[in-house]
Amino acid sequence: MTQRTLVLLKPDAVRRGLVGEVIGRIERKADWKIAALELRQLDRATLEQHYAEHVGRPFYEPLVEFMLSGPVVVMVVDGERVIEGVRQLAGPTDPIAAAPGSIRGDFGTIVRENLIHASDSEESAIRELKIFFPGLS
Ligand code: YYY
Ligand code: MG
Repeated sequence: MTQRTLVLLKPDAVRRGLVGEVIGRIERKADWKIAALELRQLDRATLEQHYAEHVGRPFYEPLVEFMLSGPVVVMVVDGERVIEGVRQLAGPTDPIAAAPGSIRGDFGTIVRENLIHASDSEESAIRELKIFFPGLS
């Protein structure tokens, strides 16, 4: 089942020089292909749309500030079961709970700075891809 997902490498991943490491893990999965990739400084309006489900939560405002704190890598990845697959590579939200071997488990410690975003369902992927790549067919 070929799918398309949105992946963000968050400002901590860019600042810490982990872009190559994380993209490498995605690239090495069989038959997955990067369909778009860009280093981009996000704005508040984009993040408000992206994180709409979290508005009002205590972590929301610090999360938005963190995501504005530097450029992110925005990318589109296509491939076999890629939505679930990138979530598996990333690991759970809390990097301390994430198993070693996962991106968050290998490189993260605090929840906010957990290196990577990946769409969590087909519905989320469609919604998020429209926000970040409105022109992509
Ligand atoms: O999808 P995922 O990124 O794994 O987690 P979400 O529950 O959607 O939260 C989005 C984002 O918010 C998370 O990656 C870090 C941040 N966050 C936080 O700073 N503190 C929390 N208690 C929960 C989430
Ligand atoms: Mg999420």
